[in-house]
Amino acid sequence: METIITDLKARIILDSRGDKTIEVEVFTKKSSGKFSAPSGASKGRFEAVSYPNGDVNKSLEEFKNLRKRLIGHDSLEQEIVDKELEEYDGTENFSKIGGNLAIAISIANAVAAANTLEIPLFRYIGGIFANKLPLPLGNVIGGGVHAINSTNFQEFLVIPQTKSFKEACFINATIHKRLKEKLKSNYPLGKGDEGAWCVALNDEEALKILREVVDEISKEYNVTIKIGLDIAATELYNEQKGLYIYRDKKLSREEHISYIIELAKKYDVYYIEDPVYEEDYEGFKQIFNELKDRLICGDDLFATNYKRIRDVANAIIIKPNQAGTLTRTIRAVEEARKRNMVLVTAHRSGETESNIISHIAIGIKSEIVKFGVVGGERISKLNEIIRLEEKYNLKPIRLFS
Ligand code: 2PG
Ligand code: MG
Repeated sequence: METIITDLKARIILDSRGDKTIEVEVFTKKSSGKFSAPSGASKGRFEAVSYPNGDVNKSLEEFKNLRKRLIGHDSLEQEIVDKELEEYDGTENFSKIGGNLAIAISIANAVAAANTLEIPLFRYIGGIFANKLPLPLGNVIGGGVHAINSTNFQEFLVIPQTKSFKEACFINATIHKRLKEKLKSNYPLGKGDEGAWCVALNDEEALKILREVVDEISKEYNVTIKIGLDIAATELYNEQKGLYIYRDKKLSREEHISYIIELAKKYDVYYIEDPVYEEDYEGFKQIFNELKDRLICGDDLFATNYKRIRDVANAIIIKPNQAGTLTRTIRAVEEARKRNMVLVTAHRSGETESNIISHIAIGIKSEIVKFGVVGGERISKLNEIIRLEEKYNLKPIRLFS
């Protein structure tokens, strides 16, 4: 059969931070597929472990055994391939083989299967109903652990509602450019890990400038553009002290929650990711109850793990490498759908040039993609959707008007 796995290869390649990551190629009788794993800087406690004891070479050692086990399997049987990975690993979080090896094999297998069948990956995953595009949510100011001398919050984001994905990407890029103009004369400017500007402003000052720029561009282009924040609050929280430690202040849990709610209302923030640390379901719920008309999104909280999803948010970050396999990713998607959550498929701060995540995002019918705005490893993902928009005449969903 043409879809049978005949060989697998693994190699170490560079990611956008200059760190080592794993790329896997899966070969079938007729074709092949590859995927390289991204990695996070603000990793959650509940996501798959990237490499055993942080050592990419240990994953490569394990790969030799996995290769032998996987040759001969049918690449179409994604669940069986993923089960092999789980069974060989034997841990909950892929700490034996490394979640990044697991996801590289799992997704490379899906790509190989799709290529063998000569179907684009997004259709292979999503079938005939994968016919809508997401909207791009992109970070234009970056801070937290993605930057130095910057804001406390990790990402200041924008998302326009447009009739085409391409137009939305260029609106985001225009906001990025305009911010540079506004900021550069008053503050030293740098770029964070994902290409967003980093600037030593406090969070409210940054939000205020972003609000001004977004209102300006909204008017000029006559489009609705919303603002978002990824607080990445786990990185701010000190468990021993029970406090959120900002660069300029310390807040109790209650003070932090009130502060986030206040900022969201004052600056009309539509999207808020990880407003509290990754174990605080109660805090999430409190914020969600106050801000029901916006999107409250769980990233580190849910960790793309179906077992962790609860009704304390109305949006979820989908990052396949948090899950470890495509099957586990889809399970999280199904669980989120049961709860009517908006899917936000996302890159990691350390990325490669791979654009496979763009197909996965469309295949699982994400409403939003969070892939950044500029930078080679970011635009490779956006540009792929621009190409698919043109080739298959797809349109973005209407999220707001
Ligand atoms: C996030 C991500 C991506 P990281 O928190 O949403 O922007 O960051 O990959 O560092 O976890
Ligand atoms: Mg996040």
